[in-house]
Amino acid sequence: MSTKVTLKPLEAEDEEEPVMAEEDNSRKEVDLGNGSGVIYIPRFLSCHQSRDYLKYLNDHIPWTRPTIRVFGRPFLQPRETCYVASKGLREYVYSGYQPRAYSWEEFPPLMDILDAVHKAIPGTSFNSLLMNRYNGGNDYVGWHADDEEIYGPTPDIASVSFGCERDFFLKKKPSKIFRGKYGEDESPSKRSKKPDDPEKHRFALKNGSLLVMRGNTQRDWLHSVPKRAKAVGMRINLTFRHVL
Ligand SMILES: O=C(O)CCC(=O)C(=O)O
Repeated sequence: MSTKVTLKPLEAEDEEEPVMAEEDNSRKEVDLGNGSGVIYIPRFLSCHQSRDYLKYLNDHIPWTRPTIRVFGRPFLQPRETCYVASKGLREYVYSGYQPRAYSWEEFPPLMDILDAVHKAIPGTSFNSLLMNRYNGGNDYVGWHADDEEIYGPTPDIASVSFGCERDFFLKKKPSKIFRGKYGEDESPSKRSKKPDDPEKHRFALKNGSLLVMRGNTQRDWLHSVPKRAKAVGMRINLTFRHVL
């Protein structure tokens, strides 16, 4: 089933309440305008599957918390990570860090999830996967776009979430960005308080959900998973991309 929903722009003070509170199996398509859009499937995987995958990923993935560079200064990445890629792809480097590329065969359940994503979003053929583990509310990813040249001008980026529900924000790119790739320099107090805050949307990413950013979304929008002051549990995110 496909449902078109239009999300209202968020004000800064709205940030505590998720916009998308519906609990159903449907697929929602959000038109962000100018060729940008998001597909959200809250129950992409069943509760059982999600619980089993979460345990597998937590126990078997060789998580690492790398030191990246922001404005030339070393910075401990505020989440753990691991990278998987098909053989022969161009190297992936972000914020001065080049993750080791593991193979899909080392983690067979990842290939099953990849198959399920390909079936859900016909026409996609992802060949790389960046995984993130957020060990609590202090772990986050700052404002950024996956707009590297290796993904082409209009990439599909598919994101599967497990574990603790976290907010995922999208906001229009400002005309100039003076930040590191992942905005790690930006403290929560500086976020979203400016009077000229651009258009912004929020998704509460549920355990077992799939969110896909399409078209011009990486060109025109930034996304983030901000810190949470309240104690929250562990969350694992798989972000599938196609390297050209
Ligand atoms: O954890 C998420 O949902 C987003 C991760 C992300 O934006 C990234 O890895 O580039």
